[in-house]
Amino acid sequence: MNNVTLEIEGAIAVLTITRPAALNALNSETLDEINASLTEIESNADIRVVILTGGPDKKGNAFKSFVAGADIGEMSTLTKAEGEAFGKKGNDVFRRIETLPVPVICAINGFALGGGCEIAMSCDIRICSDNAIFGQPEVGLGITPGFGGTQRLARVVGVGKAKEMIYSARNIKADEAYRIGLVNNVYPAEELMPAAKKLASIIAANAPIAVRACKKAINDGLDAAMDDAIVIEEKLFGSCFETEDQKAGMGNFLEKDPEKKLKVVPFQNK
Ligand code: CO8
Repeated sequence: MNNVTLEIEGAIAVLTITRPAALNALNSETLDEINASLTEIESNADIRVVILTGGPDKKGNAFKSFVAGADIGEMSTLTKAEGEAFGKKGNDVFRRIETLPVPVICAINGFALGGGCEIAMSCDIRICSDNAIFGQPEVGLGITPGFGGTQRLARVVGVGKAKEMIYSARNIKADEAYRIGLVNNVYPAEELMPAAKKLASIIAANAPIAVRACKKAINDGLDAAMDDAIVIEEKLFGSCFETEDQKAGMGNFLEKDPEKKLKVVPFQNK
């Protein structure tokens, strides 16, 4: 792969978008490579959490850009049909990230503009470096956000703030992104990846089938009416009682020996 690296460290996969010549902008090849990486992640049952981040720019600055958008050069000559097809290509990949069985933490290390902000919003949890910049600059380029921005931004930060950001094409800094709920936390640049890995490790230590069921319950429930949503939860809750992890987790809690009771359960993913 030319523009993406996938490193697997135990239960954690780190997917890095690395297109230094274009500040990690998403061209078709990069979208295809992300898609192929998702297939690899899905086929590896040992992976419990994914971290998505951006590689350094061509000067080696690791905190210049997460993803500076979709590739403007590639988009500049598209026809209406090609534009729609390119939008679908990005949307299909981002929807796969959103519905990947395991949680995805996005570690945003610099610019997250246009398609960069959009791919971040398809992840479960977003954290960023203190120099990160977010925005949907599309209307300044004569287009709409086309990789889910008109839909996900309103769901993440609320309709009013999303409309302000999208209509004005104004970029916002990390502190404002935190204030409006676009990111969960802001870290000094060098602390971003350690923080992402620490959070990933905490999640990975929990019962993996239960974590996956939580992701599915939250995602599917958000798209349903409450009466249906709670049934989605009931079914997934019930399914956990067929797992060894549930027996180990509850058995451990009920253990009379206080030392064993406090012991961390090595969940088996079964
Ligand atoms: N596409 C292609 N190349 C890019 C992009 C991009 N999005 N962003 C940066 N680059 C390239 C630059 O052209 C430059 O290349 P070169 O060195 O060959 O001249 C290199 O990366 C470095 O960039 P700059 O010299 O511009 O770096 P600066 O530090 O001066 O500026 C910025 C950094 C502010 C991030 C600036 O590069 C910029 O404004 N980039 C564009 C940001 C943008 O508008 N992104 C949104 C694009 S639109 C989009 O994402 C729509 C998504 C939905 C698509 C749906 C399709 C139907």
